[in-house]
Amino acid sequence: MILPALTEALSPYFRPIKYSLFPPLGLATLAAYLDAHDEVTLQDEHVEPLVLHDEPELVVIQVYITSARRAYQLADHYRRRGAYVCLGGLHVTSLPDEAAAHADSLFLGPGEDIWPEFLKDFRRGAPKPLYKSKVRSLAALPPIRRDLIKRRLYLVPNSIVVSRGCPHTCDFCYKEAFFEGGRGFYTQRVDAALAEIGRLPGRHLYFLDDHLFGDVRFASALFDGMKGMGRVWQAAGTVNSILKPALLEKAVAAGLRSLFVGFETLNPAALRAQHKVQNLRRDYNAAVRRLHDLGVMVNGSFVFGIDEDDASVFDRTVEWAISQGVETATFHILTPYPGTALFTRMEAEGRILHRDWDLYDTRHVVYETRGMKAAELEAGYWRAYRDFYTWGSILRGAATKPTWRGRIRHAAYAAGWKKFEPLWDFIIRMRNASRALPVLEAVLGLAASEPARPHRSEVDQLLMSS
Ligand code: B12
Ligand code: SF4
Repeated sequence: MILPALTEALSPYFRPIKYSLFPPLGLATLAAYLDAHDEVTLQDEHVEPLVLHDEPELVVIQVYITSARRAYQLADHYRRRGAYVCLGGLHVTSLPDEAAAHADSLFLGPGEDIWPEFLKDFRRGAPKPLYKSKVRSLAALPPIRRDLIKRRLYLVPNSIVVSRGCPHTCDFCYKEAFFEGGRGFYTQRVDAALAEIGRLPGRHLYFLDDHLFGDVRFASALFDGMKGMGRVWQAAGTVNSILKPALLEKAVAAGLRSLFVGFETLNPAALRAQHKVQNLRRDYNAAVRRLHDLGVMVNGSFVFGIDEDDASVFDRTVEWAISQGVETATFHILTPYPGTALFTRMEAEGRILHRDWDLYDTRHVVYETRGMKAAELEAGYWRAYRDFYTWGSILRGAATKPTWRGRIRHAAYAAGWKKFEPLWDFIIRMRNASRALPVLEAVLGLAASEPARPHRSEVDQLLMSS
């Protein structure tokens, strides 16, 4: 089973830490359906050179858009060696005709129904060329084959997903295309999710669910069950789920210490254009404040280049994030992934510039822009990263925190990601990324012991009213 890497992750000169964060959870999930006597190896090209001179009977490759070219190369290589090659994942689901030339069997959508079906067919010598997922359920999910994961190669070996998909339908998201033909959002049973958490060693967890708070009943029961487990964890959630009462408090009591939040844009017209309606009329400042008051750090996600954006978007966004004390920010250039509503619209308008999937990495402009020139958009994107992560900005963001502990935590977390890249590179080369995990846990722990305090403006109001 192979997770191919995109070119950047293979650079002999420099390895960003983000490619050594998480193990290949999707493949380890599929491996769980194999029989006990099946011999299997799991190779992740992001963290190790692939062994390509072996002669497996069956090769499974997970294909993301940015690694599609590499995936097809590997598939062709193994087919020449006589292996039976299966391709699946997001990109294959979006463009099956493209992938078909490189595979013996193609898998569209999530694998939990079609993968065991294929295994049965394969064992009796009658595999089909195409499997299309229809039955969406995690009820019979066997325990993930975490024994196949080389834990020491990852900073965050304990990644976990307890749901699939998302209840929302934003135009630029992979989600609608991938889950077409069945349910687009469903969860594990709470007891099964808790059992999976219980199997993970150590303290730290990272939930990779698109929207962990998406099903309130499920999330509430999950957080109740996690209370007292002594975990510290990170996850992703939407602005409106943060603003709702009660659930966030439960998450924090269960160990939530940092949240990835899809703000995407501060411009309501741009939100409307992308059908990100759940963010409309939400008070972003209040969402950040609520998280900070509960001791949760914020990783804000932002998209540049929506037609409604002009060249002022970069400075405005960066300034807002710094002024709100957002600890880390992830910026993206709008990228129309095949299969999404955004891609369909842009293609109909003749605005897709090329199909070089390597460049669909959210760092390159791949469509004809409207509100600014492509060069301006790319330059602005890089400038936003630079400006957000200068020492001056980090310290300014940290200064918004009311206590010294909070300021130190902010500076340590933000600088940790972006200011020590040569150190990360060194750690990765030593093939021991997991060694840095206690540092991450310690910084997250600082967040834990941060007492909830009134925000500055509330302090000001109190002073004024007295
Ligand atoms: C974790 C993650 C990462 C991690 C690590 C990825 C990893 N180790 O797998 C890191 C940080 C490295 C990363 C990087 C990037 N990512 Co990313 N990432 C994710 C995230 C949040 C979770 C993936 C995950 O683990 N899912 C849980 C597992 C259980 O599901 P799964 O992997 O999809 O596997 C299931 C099915 O796909 C299927 N399946 C998969 N392969 C096969 C094969 C066969 C034969 C079969 C039968 C079934 C099958 O069965 C599995 C079980 O159901 C997703 C969002 C998402 N929800 O998928 C984005 C996502 C995959 N990333 C995305 C992108 C764009 C990127 C980047 C380009 C971003 C950037 N600007 O740098 C880079 C480059 C990725 C690359 N290497 O090419 C996009 C991909 C779009 C696309 N069409 O491919 C997503 C969907 C985010 C988004 N909303 O746009 N990413
Ligand atoms: S809220 Fe996030 S995961 Fe859900 S559809 Fe929108 S972009 Fe995708």
